[in-house]
Amino acid sequence: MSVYQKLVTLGVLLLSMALPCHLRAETGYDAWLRYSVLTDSERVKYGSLPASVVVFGESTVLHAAQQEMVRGVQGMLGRILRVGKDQVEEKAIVLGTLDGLRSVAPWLQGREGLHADGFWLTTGKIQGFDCVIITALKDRGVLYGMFAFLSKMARNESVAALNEVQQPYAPIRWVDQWDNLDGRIERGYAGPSIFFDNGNVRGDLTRARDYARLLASIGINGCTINNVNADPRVLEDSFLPELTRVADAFRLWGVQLAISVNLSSPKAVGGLDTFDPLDPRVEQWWRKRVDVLYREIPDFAGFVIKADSEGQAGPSTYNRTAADAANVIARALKPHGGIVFYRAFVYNHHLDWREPKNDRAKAAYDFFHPLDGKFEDNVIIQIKHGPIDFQVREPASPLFGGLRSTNQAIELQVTQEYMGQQRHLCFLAPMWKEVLDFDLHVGGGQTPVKDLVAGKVFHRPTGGFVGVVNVGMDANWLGHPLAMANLYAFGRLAWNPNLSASTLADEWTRLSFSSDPIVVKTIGAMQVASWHVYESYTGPLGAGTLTDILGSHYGPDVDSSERNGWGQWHRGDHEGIGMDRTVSTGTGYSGEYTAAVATLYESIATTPDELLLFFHHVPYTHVLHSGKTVIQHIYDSHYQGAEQAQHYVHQWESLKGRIDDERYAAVLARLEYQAGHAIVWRDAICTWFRRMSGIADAEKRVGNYPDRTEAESMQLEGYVPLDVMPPENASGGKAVECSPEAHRCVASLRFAAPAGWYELDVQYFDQNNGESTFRLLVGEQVIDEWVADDHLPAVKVGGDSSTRHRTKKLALRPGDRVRIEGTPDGREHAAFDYIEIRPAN
Ligand code: GCW
Repeated sequence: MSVYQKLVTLGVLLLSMALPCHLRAETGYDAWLRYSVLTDSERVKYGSLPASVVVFGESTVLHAAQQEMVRGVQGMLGRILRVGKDQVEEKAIVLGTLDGLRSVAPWLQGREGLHADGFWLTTGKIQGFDCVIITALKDRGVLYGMFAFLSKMARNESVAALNEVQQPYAPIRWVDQWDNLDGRIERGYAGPSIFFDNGNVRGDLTRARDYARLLASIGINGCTINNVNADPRVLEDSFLPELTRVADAFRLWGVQLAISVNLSSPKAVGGLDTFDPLDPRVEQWWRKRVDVLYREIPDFAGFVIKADSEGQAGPSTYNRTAADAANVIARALKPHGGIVFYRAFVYNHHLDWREPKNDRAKAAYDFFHPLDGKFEDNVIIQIKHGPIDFQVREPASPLFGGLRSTNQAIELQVTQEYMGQQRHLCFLAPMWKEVLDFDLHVGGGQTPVKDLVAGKVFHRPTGGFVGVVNVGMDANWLGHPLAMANLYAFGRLAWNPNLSASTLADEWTRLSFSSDPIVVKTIGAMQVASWHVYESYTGPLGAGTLTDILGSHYGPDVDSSERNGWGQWHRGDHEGIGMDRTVSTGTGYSGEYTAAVATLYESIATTPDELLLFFHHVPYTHVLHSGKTVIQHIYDSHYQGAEQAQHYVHQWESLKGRIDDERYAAVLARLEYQAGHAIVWRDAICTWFRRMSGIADAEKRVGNYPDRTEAESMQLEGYVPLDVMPPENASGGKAVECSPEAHRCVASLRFAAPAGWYELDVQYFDQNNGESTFRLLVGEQVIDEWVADDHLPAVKVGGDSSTRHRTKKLALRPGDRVRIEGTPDGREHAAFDYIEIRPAN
C-alpha cells in the first residue's frame, strides 16, 4: 500500500468514526432489521422496558427469538438484556407459547381464537412481576410476535400497555427462488445463488440462514429454493444430505424448506421407464422418495411443480391430467403433512398467431377450471396474478374465480423480470393491491382475490400467497437498495393484504433508512408513484410490456411480441392496436369472468382506460375516457413518465446527508441510469408508434430533439455508422461503432452556441462482452472519462445496452471542438448513439 493509499484509508476510517451513529456505513445487508440506535428523545419511550428476556420452553425457534430480542434491544437502546429461562425473577419480557406459559400464567389461557402462526402481545403479572408477554399457539408465532415487537420499537411506536392480537390472513406465505444448481438464477438480478454453487449446495450457508431470518421477520413460513424449471437431480439420493443442510439453516427461523421437482423424475433419476402418474410403479416411486425425504427432514414443506409448460415434461405425455399428476405426489406427501403446489402457468408457446381466436390469456382457465374439485386436499394451484405473465398491467386472473373446490395461491413476482430488473425503481405493492382487492363477484357478497386465494370464500383448508423473489449474493440481496421494499411488502401483504401501499412504503422506509420525516416522505412518494411511472414510459393502456420478450425482457422491442407462438400479442398495426378479447368479436377471454366482471370488460365504454388495449383493438384515433386519443395518450404518457424518472434523481439528491453515503451513492447511480434508460424507452416506443400510426405528436416532441447531435452526423475518425435493429432502439435508427481495425476512435463536432455553462449527455452502448473506455474532450482538455463496465443484459448495440453518461457544468464557447473518444474492448466496440448539449441550470 502506498503512503497515499494509507492516508486515504485512514481518512475513510476517521470519517466513518466521526459520522453520527445513524449514518454508519451500510451495505443494505441488514435490510429492515437494522436495529439502528434510536435518538435520545425516541429512547425515552422505552425507559421502563424490562432488563431481562425470559423464554419458557425449549426449541431452536424460541431460542432464536430470545437472541433476536437481545440483539434488537442492544442495537436500538444500547442495553444488553439479561437472558433467563423458565422462571421470572424480575420485570421481564416473556417469550413462550400458551402451553409453555400455562403453569405460570394460567390467566392467559382465556384467549381464544388464536390461529397457528398468529401471536398475542400483552402485559401482565407472571410469578409476581410485571411482564411484557409475547405468546402464541406455536413457537413460530412467538417468533413473529417478537419481530412485530421490535419493529414497533424501530418505528418508535409505543410498546407500553400492549394488548394486540395478530393473525395471518392465510396459512401459505411462501417465497420461491428460481435458483439453478450451477449457481445461476433464472430471472435473478442480484448475483449468483445463495444456495447453490457448481452443482451442489454451498458449503457456507450463512446467507441462507440470514435470508430465513429476514423472511421470518415478515411472516414468511416456506421457501422453495430451486428453479421451477427443475433439475431432476434434486431428488437423487446423493442430494438429500445437501437439502438437509439447507433445512437446518432455515429451521431456527421457522422457515420450512420446499423444492421444485421435475415430473419426469421417476424416469430421469428413478430408473423407471415411465413417469406416467397412473402407473403403480410411479406412484410407489414417489411414495418411497418422499418417505426418505421426511426421514431426514421431518418438517419438509413440500414440492412445487411446473409441468407441460415452456418445455417442461408433464402428464400430457401420457394423456393424463394435471390432477392425475398432482394427486399421485400429493398422496405421497399427505401422511407427512406436505403440500404440492401445481403451477397454473400452463400454456402452448407454439400458438398460431394467425388465428384470431387464439389467446394465451385463456390458457390457465381453460386448463384448470374443468379440473376443479379433482385435486387432493393438499394440492394448491399456484396462479400468477394475471392471465399472461407478470406484465406491467394485467387484469386479475379469472382462474381465481374459477376454482371453488380446489385450493389456490396467488403467485406474485418480487423479482422485477418485466419491471426494469431492479435497475428501474418499481414498487409493486400498488399493483398487487389492485389485484388482491379486485372483486371477481363469484358467489354472493364481496369476493376479492385476497379472500379467494386465502380460501375464505369457499372454505378451503389451505391457500395463500407465493412470491418469486430471487435474492442473490449481492450484499443488498436484490441489487437495487430500494427494491427490497418489494420483498418487505410481499411478506406484509401475505400476512395482511389490507395494509395500504403507502403504509408499507412508510414502514419499510423507517426500518430500512430512518424515521427522519423528510426521508420517510421522499422515499415513500417515490416508491408509491413508481409503478405508474414505469408503466407510463414502457407501455400504457394495458398493451402489455412492449419489451424484448424473445430475449432479455428488459429494453424496448415492440415487434418482438408479434408473429410468434409466445402469445404476448398486442396486434399493433398501421390502423390500431390492442387484443380483442371480447366474447362478441374477439377471443372470448372476457367470458371467463362472471357476468358482472365480464360485462365491465366486454364493452369499450366500461373498460377502464388502463386496460383498454388488453381487451379491445381500437384505432389510434379512438378517444379515451380521459378525452385524449390513444395515440396522443401514448406520446404524452411516455414523455411524462420519462420526465418523472428524471425527477427521481432530484428527489433523491434532496436526501444527501440524511442517509448513509454508501446507500445514497448506490441508489443515486441506479436512478441516474434509470433516468437515461427511461428516455431510451420513451424514444423507442414513441418512434415505433409514430411510424406505425403515421400520426404526429400534437406537442411536436416525437422525432424532434433540439439539443441532440446524432453520432453518425459528427466528424468520424475510426468510427463507422451502424444500422441498429430494431431501428427505434437508436436515435435515427443508427449509431457509430469503432471499425474492426481501429484501436481508438474519435467523433467530433464544432460547438456553435453562445459561450456558457452546459451539461452534456453521451448516449453510449454498454454491453457485457467488453469494457470500452470513453473520454470527452474539449480541444485537447480531457473533461471526463468513464468505462462501459455495467452488467446489463446485452451483448449488442440496442435498447438493452443504451446508457446515458452525463457531464454536468462544463464551460463551452463557440468554435470549441467537442470530441468523444472511444477505446473498444473485447466484443464491445465503444459504440454510441448521440450527444445532447443543453444549458446547465
Ligand atoms: O415469465 C416466464 C419467465 C421464465 C419462467 C416462467 C415461469 C422459470 O420468463 O423464466 O421460468 O415465466 O414462471 O415458469
